[in-house]
Amino acid sequence: MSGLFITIEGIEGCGKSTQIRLLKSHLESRGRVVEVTREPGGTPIAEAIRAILLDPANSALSPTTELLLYEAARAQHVDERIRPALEAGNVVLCDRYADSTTAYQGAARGLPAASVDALHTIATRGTWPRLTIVIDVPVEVGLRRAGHRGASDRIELEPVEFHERVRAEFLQLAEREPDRVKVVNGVESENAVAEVINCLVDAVLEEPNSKRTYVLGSRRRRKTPRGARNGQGGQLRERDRRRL
Ligand code: Z5A
Repeated sequence: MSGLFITIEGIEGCGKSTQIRLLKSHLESRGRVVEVTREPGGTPIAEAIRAILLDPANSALSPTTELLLYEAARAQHVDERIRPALEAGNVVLCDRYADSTTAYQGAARGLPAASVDALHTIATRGTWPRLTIVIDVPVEVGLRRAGHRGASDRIELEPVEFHERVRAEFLQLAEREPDRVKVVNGVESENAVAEVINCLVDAVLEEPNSKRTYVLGSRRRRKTPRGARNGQGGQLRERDRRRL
């Protein structure tokens, strides 16, 4: 594949959509064809799954069902939209991708990392971003920004501790995979954040094509079992094994 796959991650309200808009203009000014998409969603079928996932009325959705639905939406998105765009040589800018599942369903919900990784393998078919930008903001900042939009979706209604676990996992991802995952301070002004992101993206654009598309097999595995840092490792894994 000759395109460039970039994902933007972070807790809700961190400024992903804003930065994707700015990055799209930056890339277009450099003559690139840019396809902007999002997860869950990006195709009619995946958007239908999104509606189920985010509907606050679906409070009975089990963690395992939630995980499978995010991955099902991703599988459709990868096959129908992401891979064809990359094969056409375009830049794909995706608002959230598999790292969100690792952070939300894995770290925050406590589902086992090995199961989440196995589903990533199936859903992505090895289609992995060359660059992932994590826009980092404190949880209270993200929730305050998102709160200005009005009604909350099902995930936004989770308690603050849930969003803290998501944020911590994104930061850990950057430690585990420093070549792919870069953290940007999202508390700065929109333009200041955009400037840092443009530099990161420009550096990748200057690389040879062969470096650009990651496959899952090349990702570094986590060093410590998830949950261990919270002092809950054993309990979580035992409970989650039963869940799955
Ligand atoms: N989810 C999951 O659990 N598992 C998965 O695998 C995937 C997703 C893929 C999708 O929700 C939910 O699904 C998400 C995770 C979960 N839920 N949560 N939490 P979504 O797509 O509807 O929403 P979101 O991804 O969380 O993003 P968002 O809330 O729309 O926010 P954002 O795109 O990061 O932020 P924004 O819209 O660009 O900015 C928010 C506001 O802040 C806006 O008024 C901006 O003008 C302002 N803003 C932006 N940047 C700045 C700066 N730098 N300074 C000041 N103000 C700013």
